[in-house]
Amino acid sequence: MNRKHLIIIAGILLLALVLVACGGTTQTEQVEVTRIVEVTRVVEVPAEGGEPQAVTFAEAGDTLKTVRDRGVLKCGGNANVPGFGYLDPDTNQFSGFDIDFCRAIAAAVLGDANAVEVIPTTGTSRFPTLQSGEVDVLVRNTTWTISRDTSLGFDFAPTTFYDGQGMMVRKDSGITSLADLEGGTICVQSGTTTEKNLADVMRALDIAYEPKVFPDAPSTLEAYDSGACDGFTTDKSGLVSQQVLLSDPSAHTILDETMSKEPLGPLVRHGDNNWGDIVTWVVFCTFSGEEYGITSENVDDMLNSDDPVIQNILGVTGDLGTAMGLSNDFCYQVIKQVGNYEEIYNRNLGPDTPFNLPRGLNALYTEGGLLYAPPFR
Ligand SMILES: N[C@@H](CCC(=O)N[C@@H](CS)C(=O)NCC(=O)O)C(=O)O
Repeated sequence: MNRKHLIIIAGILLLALVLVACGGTTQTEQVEVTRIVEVTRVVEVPAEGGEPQAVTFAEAGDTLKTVRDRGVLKCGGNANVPGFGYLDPDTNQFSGFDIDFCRAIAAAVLGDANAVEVIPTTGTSRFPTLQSGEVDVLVRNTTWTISRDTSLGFDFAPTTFYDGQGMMVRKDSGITSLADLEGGTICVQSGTTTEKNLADVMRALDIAYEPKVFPDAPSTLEAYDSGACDGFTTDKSGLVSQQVLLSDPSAHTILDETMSKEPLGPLVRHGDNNWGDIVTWVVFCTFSGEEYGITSENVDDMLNSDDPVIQNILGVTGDLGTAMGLSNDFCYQVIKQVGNYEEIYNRNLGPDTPFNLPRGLNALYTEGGLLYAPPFR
């Protein structure tokens, strides 16, 4: 049962005068704003696939101020998934598609893409790490689900990578479909959507199997690589990523079947809407950069564009950043320092990387994909 100790400190009525430009005329509207402040609370939430657990939620607070005062963005990341979030043991540097979104948020908020501390998390540790306030945002191949959005107390920014769960097997195993795994063993990581999907899909297909569950990616991979399992299941992006770490990557293949929908993207604590807006519009900035052909290479020339849409995106005109407490050139900083979506994708997952992942659903809507940013207006 939820023990919600939500204290409404004050309903502050503000009388705001909002100027609304409409049809060429200017009108004045009176707006009542009620502000609700949440304080630290403890609730019981269902653990992923398990018993309810007590969770301490940090005060939703003003994350923007916290980050600005600290001068560094704390980003929950992944250390074990090359291409998405990976800690290079030689350089001790994090890199990957998700890490670039951490950098993009830092560029927008602090004007410096390098002002990021990545805190590595596992499937199980990631949610308490965000709930407790240890990190400001989680960008770590995390699937947007209703329970994470509601009972776990998060808000998801737009999906940055549309994925689905897959199954890897050895090429010489003769396994060509999930049905061939009847009676077999499957390596899977705990604290993930993967674990539940596997059970649901195999039950629905009436395939008997034995799950072997591990707490993190390295132990799951090691077990599969050593022959402890016939199959290894996770998001297809994760499989492609983990494949390069196997002792003989070419000896393995990913089955065609897709077992689930896995929309992956950044998430923040529920309750700090402004911070949620910031992370959301950083993602939309990267989509819009690609849509309007603004790249890290040409962004300075684009400042002189006479296209009003580009002027708004880059903050040459308007005050779209100020409304979130950012500078108006926040999207300029993102594109200049980190790049647009296509640049981020190609740098980490594109044809010049070991992954060479086709864009598929992760193309712009204009190219038949699902990426669609609302107007910078
Ligand atoms: N998208 C799924 C799975 C995400 C996930 O945790 N995948 C694993 C397997 S690739 C992972 O990133 N493991 C890294 C680790 O825990 O060390 C979810 O949100 O539950």
